[in-house]
Amino acid sequence: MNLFNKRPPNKDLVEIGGGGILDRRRFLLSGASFVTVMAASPILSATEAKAKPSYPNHMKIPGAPSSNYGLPSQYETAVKRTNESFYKSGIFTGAHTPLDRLNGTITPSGLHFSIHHNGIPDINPAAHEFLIHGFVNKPMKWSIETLLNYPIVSRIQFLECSGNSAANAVSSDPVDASCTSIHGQVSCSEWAGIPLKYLLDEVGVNPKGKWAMCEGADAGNHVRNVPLEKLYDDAIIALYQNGERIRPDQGYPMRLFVPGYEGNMNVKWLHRMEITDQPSQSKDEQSLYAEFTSDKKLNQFTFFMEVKSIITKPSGTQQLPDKGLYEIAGLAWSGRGRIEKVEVSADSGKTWVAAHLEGPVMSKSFTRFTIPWRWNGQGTILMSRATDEFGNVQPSRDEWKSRYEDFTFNHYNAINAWLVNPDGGVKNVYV
Ligand SMILES: Nc1nc2c(c(=O)[nH]1)N[C@H]1C(S)=C(S)[C@@H](COP(=O)(O)O)O[C@H]1N2
Ligand SMILES: [Mo]
Repeated sequence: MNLFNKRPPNKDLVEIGGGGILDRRRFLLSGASFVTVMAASPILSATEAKAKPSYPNHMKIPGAPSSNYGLPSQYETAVKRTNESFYKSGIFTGAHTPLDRLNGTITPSGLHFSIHHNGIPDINPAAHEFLIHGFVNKPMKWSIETLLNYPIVSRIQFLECSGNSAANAVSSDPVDASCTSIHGQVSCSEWAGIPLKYLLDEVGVNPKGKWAMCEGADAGNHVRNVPLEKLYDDAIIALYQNGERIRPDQGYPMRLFVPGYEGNMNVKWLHRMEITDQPSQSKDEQSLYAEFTSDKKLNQFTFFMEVKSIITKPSGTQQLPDKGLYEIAGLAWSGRGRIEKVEVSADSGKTWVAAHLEGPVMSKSFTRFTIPWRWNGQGTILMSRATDEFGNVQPSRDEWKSRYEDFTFNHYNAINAWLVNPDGGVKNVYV
């Protein structure tokens, strides 16, 4: 896979961090060098520049009218999700976002990753009802039609499966796989829906109520317990994703969206919330979503997806065509809040330089980072290390592993590393 163009060297670029990492400010300020640097095509000779342009057929005959619902170009079919099956199961399946084929921070809805424990149910919104009961003064049921009349808020936020990047947590040898395959269980959308506090205020939560047991209407019996504090804080009943009604994969006709919390708490196809005084010990709480720590304890109710970053370009299985100038780019996010900084190393971790963050930097959202790098053609390792606004920093893999039993894989957020071989091949590696 060759996604890179060879670019001419430029004398205005100043090496600042070793390993060929270059000064971002010079890169941006020098207009002339910017153009030269970015131009992937050859500069034309005077005669070539004067030659008559040719007019292809699509400039001579009318094009097609628009369809009712647009699709990507027929030339972009390589940009697709990869289907995965978990635990060798035909029913516990999902699809990964092709992070290494996208740009910007919004994941197109059709490419949002998806995990479902027993397939995607086909739910007619006209028949769907949402119930809140338990420790409340006034149990209530809503139809989708009534919910659509409530005031709606929207926010751009990421969603990550707690098992994202699990291969790097449990495999003793780094798997030779792509960024999509290893890290593609994370996406970012604009989610719009009803703040849960409106509905909770309507039913009137009894002072004994501390938790909500949230159940999906799929055949997976998916149940997670969410603390009421979170529901009163920033949780929503998501009805829209990127402007349109959420997709069946994402929980149509409605899902719980709890910003920054592990993916599985964002119950899809939500149909019932029971307010309780303590969390129920559902199968999901006890088995899938509890982590064994190195001191032989079981951590339950570990909600936050911690600060993390991944270089998406260059990344695993890609091929650098030749030494020369590249832009290193990637994504960073934190379930606690905003990204404060992302540092990049292009010399196997010896030196680190702050990358440029593309704004706006939003809380619990994807932040894209970039930094220019001149590859000298020798083998090296590229790494990124994110820090969030509360000073949380990504741990090394060894540090992360020391906290858990060897087979634990949830909440893996260690610093990721890509090996660049002298032949330009990029591979997953541990440092
Ligand atoms: N009802 C229900 N909700 C569910 C699941 C499920 O199988 N059933 N999967 C969970 C898991 S494990 C994750 S990571 C997220 C994934 O959300 P997405 O498919 O919209 O990306 O949904 C969660 N919500
Ligand atoms: Mo998940």
